[in-house]
Amino acid sequence: MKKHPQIIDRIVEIIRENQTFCIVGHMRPDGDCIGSQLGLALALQAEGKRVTVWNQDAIPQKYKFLNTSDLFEKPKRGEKFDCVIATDCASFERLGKVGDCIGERKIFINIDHHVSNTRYADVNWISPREPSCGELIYRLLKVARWPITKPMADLLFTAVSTDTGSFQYASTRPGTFHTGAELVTRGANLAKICDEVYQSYPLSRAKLLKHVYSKFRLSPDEKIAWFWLKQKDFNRTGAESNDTEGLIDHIRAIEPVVVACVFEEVEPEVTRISLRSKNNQVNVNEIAAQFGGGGHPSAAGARIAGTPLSTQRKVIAAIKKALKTAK
Ligand SMILES: [Mn+2]
Repeated sequence: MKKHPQIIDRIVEIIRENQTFCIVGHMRPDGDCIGSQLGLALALQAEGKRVTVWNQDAIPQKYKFLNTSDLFEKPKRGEKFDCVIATDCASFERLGKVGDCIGERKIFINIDHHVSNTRYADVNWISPREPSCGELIYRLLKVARWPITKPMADLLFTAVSTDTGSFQYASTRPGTFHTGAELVTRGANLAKICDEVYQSYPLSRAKLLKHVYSKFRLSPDEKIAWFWLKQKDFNRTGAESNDTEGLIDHIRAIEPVVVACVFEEVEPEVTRISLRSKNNQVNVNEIAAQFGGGGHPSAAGARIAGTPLSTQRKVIAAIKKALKTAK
């Protein structure tokens, strides 16, 4: 096998030495987060460990088929663990309420692929070259020589597939296809996963998409596209905040658009922004960082306090500035 970073050996050693684990992920968990958490959890269980999986927010409907072993529990304050492992979570704050419940632990491990990761744990394995956290978990299992069963293959394949936009984003590397191929070899059900994740949207989301297409805005040079999702849009369509994943891709996919942005009203004066860039000289992680957020160079986000109009002005101005300095 190829040489691997020592940090993986260290993490395998810590896992071997400990017995009780809690695997935590970020707020509003996505396919990569859930796939990484549950994939690792099943591997640890198979090694005879006691494992619970905690998130602040529930699993989105389209990923519920992955939760076959029902390992998710509600976070409990003061529960003791030998080891807490965070997957796919760029900062301690992104754990949300779970962060308040994991103080009673001997050691804290952070496995992630966000370039903005703040290295908040005792042991931090951060690999921004990797397009998904799922691929890191896959490498960990390989190094440890823990068997990858069919349910684990389903979980890790979902993680890799969702964070690469089905192996389309520029972050996708040859190794990503090798990982995908091996996971399918080990029984990942490609047809089932793709049907559940990409072909099973609720009608409410289609209604939200109608709103997106009729209301999106373009900058005069057509390089920036954005839309707003207000509480009234959710009420009107019956959609939930969970249903918004991927909506941004519809405006990102317009030909002259370089940067796409979604403004989502969380509270009257709190806006969540999501940013996507199609030009590697426009780093949206840096734009998000100006507003206290982060992510990846081509996909990032932040939560911003202030009136909707001032938030929109500031964000669009920051995007314009970044576009100006890019080629
Ligand atoms: Mn991820």
